Amino acid sequence: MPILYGRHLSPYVRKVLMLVEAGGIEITHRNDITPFPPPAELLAVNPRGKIPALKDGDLTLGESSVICAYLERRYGPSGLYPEDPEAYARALWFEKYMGRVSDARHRARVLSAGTGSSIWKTGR
Ligand SMILES: N[C@@H](CCC(=O)N[C@@H](CS)C(=O)NCC(=O)O)C(=O)O
Repeated sequence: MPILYGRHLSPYVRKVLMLVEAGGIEITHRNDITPFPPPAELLAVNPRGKIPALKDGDLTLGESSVICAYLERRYGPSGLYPEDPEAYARALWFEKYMGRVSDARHRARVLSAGTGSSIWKTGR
Protein backbone atom coordinates (compact mmCIF):
# COMPACT_ATOMS: atom_id res chain seq x y z
CA MET A 1 0.00 0.00 0.00
CA PRO A 2 1.38 3.49 -0.85
CA ILE A 3 2.56 5.62 2.07
CA LEU A 4 1.88 9.36 1.79
CA TYR A 5 4.13 11.54 3.93
CA GLY A 6 2.99 14.98 5.01
CA ARG A 7 0.78 16.89 7.39
CA HIS A 8 -2.61 17.74 5.92
CA LEU A 9 -2.09 21.45 6.66
CA SER A 10 -0.05 21.59 3.45
CA PRO A 11 -2.21 22.47 0.42
CA TYR A 12 -0.02 20.15 -1.67
CA VAL A 13 -0.69 17.27 0.67
CA ARG A 14 -4.42 18.09 0.59
CA LYS A 15 -4.33 18.00 -3.20
CA VAL A 16 -3.06 14.42 -3.11
CA LEU A 17 -5.56 13.53 -0.37
CA MET A 18 -8.40 14.83 -2.57
CA LEU A 19 -7.30 12.61 -5.42
CA VAL A 20 -6.92 9.64 -3.09
CA GLU A 21 -10.43 10.14 -1.74
CA ALA A 22 -11.98 10.75 -5.15
CA GLY A 23 -10.32 7.64 -6.56
CA GLY A 24 -11.07 5.46 -3.54
CA ILE A 25 -7.35 4.71 -3.36
CA GLU A 26 -6.08 3.00 -0.23
CA ILE A 27 -3.01 4.61 1.31
CA THR A 28 -1.29 4.91 4.63
CA HIS A 29 -1.16 8.59 5.52
CA ARG A 30 1.76 9.73 7.69
CA ASN A 31 0.07 12.88 8.93
CA ASP A 32 2.74 13.25 11.62
CA ILE A 33 5.44 14.19 9.10
CA THR A 34 6.28 17.91 8.79
CA PRO A 35 9.17 19.45 6.82
CA PHE A 36 10.37 22.03 9.37
CA PRO A 37 12.92 20.49 9.71
CA PRO A 38 12.57 17.37 7.54
CA PRO A 39 13.07 14.13 9.48
CA ALA A 40 15.44 11.49 8.11
CA GLU A 41 12.58 9.26 7.02
CA LEU A 42 11.16 12.07 4.86
CA LEU A 43 14.58 12.83 3.36
CA ALA A 44 14.91 9.14 2.48
CA VAL A 45 11.76 9.43 0.36
CA ASN A 46 12.21 12.97 -0.95
CA PRO A 47 15.76 14.34 -0.74
CA ARG A 48 14.35 17.88 -1.07
CA GLY A 49 12.69 17.35 2.31
CA LYS A 50 9.37 18.70 1.10
CA ILE A 51 5.89 17.33 1.62
CA PRO A 52 4.06 15.56 0.11
CA ALA A 53 6.24 12.57 -0.59
CA LEU A 54 5.14 9.09 -1.55
CA LYS A 55 6.62 5.64 -1.11
CA ASP A 56 5.09 2.70 -2.92
CA GLY A 57 7.23 -0.40 -2.64
CA ASP A 58 10.67 0.58 -3.94
CA LEU A 59 9.34 3.69 -5.67
CA THR A 60 9.87 7.02 -3.93
CA LEU A 61 8.40 10.27 -5.27
CA GLY A 62 8.19 13.96 -4.48
CA GLU A 63 6.09 16.75 -6.05
CA SER A 64 2.34 16.65 -5.60
CA SER A 65 1.61 16.71 -9.36
CA VAL A 66 3.93 13.79 -9.98
CA ILE A 67 2.42 11.86 -7.09
CA CYS A 68 -1.09 12.53 -8.41
CA ALA A 69 -0.07 11.47 -11.93
CA TYR A 70 1.41 8.23 -10.60
CA LEU A 71 -1.55 7.37 -8.38
CA GLU A 72 -3.94 8.08 -11.28
CA ARG A 73 -2.06 5.78 -13.62
CA ARG A 74 -1.35 3.07 -11.07
CA TYR A 75 -4.59 3.00 -9.06
CA GLY A 76 -6.99 5.46 -10.73
CA PRO A 77 -8.77 6.97 -12.42
CA SER A 78 -9.93 9.44 -9.80
CA GLY A 79 -12.25 11.26 -12.17
CA LEU A 80 -10.59 14.57 -11.24
CA TYR A 81 -8.68 14.91 -14.52
CA PRO A 82 -10.78 15.29 -17.70
CA GLU A 83 -10.62 12.62 -20.42
CA ASP A 84 -10.79 15.14 -23.26
CA PRO A 85 -7.21 16.02 -24.33
CA GLU A 86 -7.81 19.77 -24.47
CA ALA A 87 -9.63 19.88 -21.14
CA TYR A 88 -6.91 17.65 -19.67
CA ALA A 89 -4.17 20.01 -20.86
CA ARG A 90 -6.01 22.99 -19.39
CA ALA A 91 -6.41 21.16 -16.08
CA LEU A 92 -2.65 20.47 -16.01
CA TRP A 93 -1.92 24.10 -16.88
CA PHE A 94 -4.19 25.33 -14.08
CA GLU A 95 -2.64 22.88 -11.65
CA LYS A 96 0.89 23.97 -12.54
CA TYR A 97 0.00 27.67 -12.42
CA MET A 98 -1.64 27.42 -9.00
CA GLY A 99 1.30 25.45 -7.66
CA ARG A 100 3.77 28.07 -8.84
CA VAL A 101 1.70 30.96 -7.47
CA SER A 102 1.65 29.30 -4.09
CA ASP A 103 5.35 28.44 -4.24
CA ALA A 104 6.27 31.99 -5.17
CA ARG A 105 4.25 33.46 -2.33
CA HIS A 106 5.78 31.00 0.08
CA ARG A 107 9.31 31.76 -1.11
CA ALA A 108 8.74 35.50 -0.97
CA ARG A 109 7.34 35.26 2.55
CA VAL A 110 10.35 33.31 3.68
CA LEU A 111 12.78 35.65 1.93
CA SER A 112 11.10 38.77 3.30
CA ALA A 113 10.87 37.49 6.84
CA GLY A 114 12.59 39.94 9.11
CA THR A 115 13.31 42.46 6.34
CA GLY A 116 9.98 44.26 6.55
CA SER A 117 9.52 43.75 2.81
CA SER A 118 5.93 43.45 1.68
CA ILE A 119 6.78 41.88 -1.68
CA TRP A 120 4.68 38.82 -0.89
CA LYS A 121 1.53 40.94 -0.82
CA THR A 122 1.69 41.25 -4.60
CA GLY A 123 0.80 37.57 -4.81
CA ARG A 124 3.01 37.07 -7.86
N1 LIG B 1 5.94 21.94 -5.72
C1 LIG B 1 5.85 21.13 -4.51
C2 LIG B 1 5.68 22.07 -3.33
C3 LIG B 1 5.73 21.31 -1.99
C4 LIG B 1 5.97 22.27 -0.85
O1 LIG B 1 6.52 23.39 -1.02
N2 LIG B 1 5.58 21.82 0.36
C5 LIG B 1 5.86 22.63 1.53
C6 LIG B 1 4.76 22.45 2.57
S1 LIG B 1 3.26 23.25 2.03
C7 LIG B 1 7.16 22.17 2.14
O2 LIG B 1 7.40 20.99 2.25
N3 LIG B 1 8.01 23.13 2.51
C8 LIG B 1 9.26 22.84 3.14
C9 LIG B 1 10.39 23.55 2.47
O3 LIG B 1 10.17 24.34 1.55
O4 LIG B 1 11.54 23.33 2.89
C10 LIG B 1 4.67 20.17 -4.64
O5 LIG B 1 3.75 20.46 -5.41
O6 LIG B 1 4.71 19.12 -3.98
